[in-house]
Amino acid sequence: MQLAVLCAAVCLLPGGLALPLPPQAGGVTEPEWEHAQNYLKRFYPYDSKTKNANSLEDRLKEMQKFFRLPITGMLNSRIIKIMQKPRCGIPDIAEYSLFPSSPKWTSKVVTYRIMSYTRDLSYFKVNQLVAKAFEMWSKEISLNFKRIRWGIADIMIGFARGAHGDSYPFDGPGNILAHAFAPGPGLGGDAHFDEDERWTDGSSLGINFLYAATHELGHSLGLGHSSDPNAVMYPTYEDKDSENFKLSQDDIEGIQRLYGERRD
Ligand code: SRS
Ligand code: CA
Ligand code: ZN
Ligand code: ZN
Repeated sequence: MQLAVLCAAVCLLPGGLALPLPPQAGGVTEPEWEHAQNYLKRFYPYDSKTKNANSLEDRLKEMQKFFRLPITGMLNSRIIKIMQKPRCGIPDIAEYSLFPSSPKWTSKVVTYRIMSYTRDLSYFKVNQLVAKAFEMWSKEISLNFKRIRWGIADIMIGFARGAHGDSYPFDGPGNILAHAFAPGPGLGGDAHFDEDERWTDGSSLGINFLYAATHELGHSLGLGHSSDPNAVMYPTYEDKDSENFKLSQDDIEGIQRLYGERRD
């Protein structure tokens, strides 16, 4: 089963592949360097083509390739900024991605079930926002979503903290906010949200649940990440204005590539 992120496999990688610490004159501090290494381990654990484990330098090159930056394998303040303040200074290159072998749902109706809730929002709100997140996608494609309350749904949705029964334990407040599995049987399509985050409907401080749900459901439908900072499928979260939030053209092109345009 393919997890929507490239984060977990890294735990299995051998150590000792540290990036050369750049000279202080290069403007990269040691904490930034450490953060950069953790970021690369989580998001670029292996070569996207060969699927082999990579050195950190190669992972950095992968990241530079993804963001269309000069492929130097060296840290600099520009790439550090992308890692820390994700939407700053990134070239506006629209590009969605699909998972290898492009898994997708083949039935016209895909079912979902909300298995567990967060303490931060009412049941009503979570139900409403999940439905809204599905609508964001379904209005662009010829696929319908139906909520079921019992039994096994294609997409099982829930909140959990720490280890929660798959091989991808959550990591406490911050860092990874959620994850989802690409379409398929069993865990396929399922979306999990870290209960150690503070979830919000946009009316208070915290992580905008509608945004995160729309991102995760994009993975559940078969989308990988986009290098377009305006895309919902961009890999990092920024505070979102829930009122004005909508899919970008890049998200729409990506999802329509898989499922075609809605015709009714
Ligand atoms: S996923 N579905 N692609 C998860 C994605 C997510 O959680 N991305 C991280 C993120 O933006 N976290 C915000 C808080 C930490 C900020 C510090 C820098 N940083 C879902 C989301 C797009 C809705 C990515 C991330 C950003 C990150 C990290 C991860 C530091 C680890 C460590 C699997
Ligand atoms: Ca977390
Ligand atoms: Zn999980
Ligand atoms: Zn993601």
